[in-house]
Amino acid sequence: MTSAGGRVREMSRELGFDRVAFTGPDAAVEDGNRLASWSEEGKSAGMVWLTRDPARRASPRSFLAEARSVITLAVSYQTGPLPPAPGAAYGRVARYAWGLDYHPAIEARLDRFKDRLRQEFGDVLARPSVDAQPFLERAFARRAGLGFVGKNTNLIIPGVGSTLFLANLVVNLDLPSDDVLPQGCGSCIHCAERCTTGALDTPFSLDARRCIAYHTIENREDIPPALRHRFGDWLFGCDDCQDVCPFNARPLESQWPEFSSDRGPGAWLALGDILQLRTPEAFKSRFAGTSLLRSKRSGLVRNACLVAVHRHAVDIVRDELIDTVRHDPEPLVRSHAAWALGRSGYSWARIVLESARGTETHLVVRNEIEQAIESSSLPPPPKGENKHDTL
Ligand code: B12
Ligand code: SF4
Ligand code: SF4
Repeated sequence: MTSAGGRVREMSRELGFDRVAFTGPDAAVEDGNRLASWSEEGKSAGMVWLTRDPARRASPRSFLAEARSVITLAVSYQTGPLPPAPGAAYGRVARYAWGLDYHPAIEARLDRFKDRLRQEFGDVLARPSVDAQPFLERAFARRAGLGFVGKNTNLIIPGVGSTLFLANLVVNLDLPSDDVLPQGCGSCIHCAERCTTGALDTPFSLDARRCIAYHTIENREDIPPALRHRFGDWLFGCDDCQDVCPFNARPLESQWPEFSSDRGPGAWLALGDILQLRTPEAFKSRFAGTSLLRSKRSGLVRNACLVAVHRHAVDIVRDELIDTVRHDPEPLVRSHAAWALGRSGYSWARIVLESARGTETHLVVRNEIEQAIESSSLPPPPKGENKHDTL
C-alpha cells in the first residue's frame, strides 16, 4: 500500500507540479532571525509589509494553528529562450511575468489539491500559500530539501533550475520530512559579477535598495539617481542573476499553458505604448490578469523613461516622452521623463525641457527639470555605457 507521503507526491505530479518535498512547521525558526537581521541592515528597502513580524513569517501556525506539515511545491515557468527585441524602443520583462499572473494560476491548482487531500484522507485542514500568506517560502522549500538557496538568494533545484514558482500547502497531516540538499554554488560568483547594481555584493543576502527587480516592481517612488543608468533594458523585474547561473543552462520547460508568452505581455513591450498609458484604467485594462499590475501605472511608465535612454530610443519615442513630461498626472513620472530627456543629449530635448520648466508647478519636478537641463549640455551617454546592454 502507498504511504500518505507517497500519495501526496503522486497527487502533486498529477496536478502538474514539477517537484514536491515535505518539512515540519517549525523548520524555519532560524530563517525568521535571518529575515529580522536582513531588515535591520536596511536591505528590505521600502517593503515594510515584509518585515513587520519575522517570527510570524517563519511559522505557518500563524495561519493554521493545527499545522503539522508543510508541503512545498515547485513549478517551472521556463517557456523557451529569450526572443530578440523587436526593435530599439522596447523594454524587457522578467521571465516570470511573460504569461498570466502566477497567483491565480497556482491557487486554482492548490484548491484542487486541497479537494484531493480531503477525498483521500478525510477531513484534512489545508491552507494554501503563494505569496498571499506571510510565509518564508524559500526558507521552507530549502528546509524541505526541495532545492538549495543560491548566492543570488533564489531557490535552485538541480535538473530544474531557478526559473520556478514556489507554492505551499500547510496541512494537519503528518508527512515525513525530506533531507536538506547540500548548497551547490561552490566557488561560482557569476551572479554577483553580473549584477550591475551591486545588490549581491554579500552572497546569500540581496540588498533590495540596489536591486533592479525591487525598484522596477515594488518601489513606488523615485529610482535613486545613482542607479538609474545601471538598469539596462529592464522595464519590469530583472533576470540578470538567474540568466548567468549554470543551473539554468538546461532548465526544465514549463508544462503550464498559463505561463506561455502568448497569454500575457511576453518578453518585450513597446516603450511608446507604455508611455501613452495616462490613466490607471488604461493601464489596468492593458495588463489585466498579468503580474505587471503590481508595479502600478506610474511605476511602469517611470521605468519606460529609463529604458528609453538605455536603449538609445529617446528619439524614437520622442512624441510620447514630450507628452509625458508635459502632461502625465504623476510628478514621479514627469520627473523621470525629464531625466530621460536630459540624458538623451538631443538639442530638441533641451528645448522641450526649457519650456516644461516654464509651466511645471511641482517643486520636485522643477528641480529635476533644472538638473536635466544642466545634464543635457553634457555629451549623450555613449552606446554600451552599461556593460550589459543587449542592444
Ligand atoms: C519580497 C520578495 C521579493 C523582493 C526581495 C527578494 C529577496 N531576495 O528577498 C524582490 C522584489 C527584490 C524580489 C525579486 C524577485 N523575486 Co521575489 N519574492 C519576494 C517574497 C514575497 C518574499 C521574499 C522574502 O521573504 N525575502 C526576504 C529574504 C530575507 O528572504 P529569502 O530571500 O526568502 O531568504 C530566506 C531563506 O531562503 C533563508 N536563506 C536564504 N539564503 C540562505 C543561505 C543560507 C546559508 C541559509 C542557512 C539560509 C538562507 O533565509 C532567508 C530569510 O529567512 C517571495 C514570496 C514569499 N512569500 O516568500 C517572492 C519570491 C522569493 N520571488 C520570486 C521571484 C520569481 C522573484 C524574481 C526572480 C522576479 C524577477 N525576475 O524580477 C526576483 C529575484 C531576485 C532575487 N535575486 O532574489 C520567487 C522565487 C522563486 C525561487 N526560485 O526562489 C518567490 C518565492 C515567489 C514565488 N512564490 O515563487 N522578490
Ligand atoms: S534581480 Fe537583478 S538587480 Fe536584483 S540582484 Fe538579481 S541581478 Fe541584481
Ligand atoms: S550563478 Fe553561481 S553563485 Fe550564483 S546562484 Fe548560480 S551557481 Fe550560485
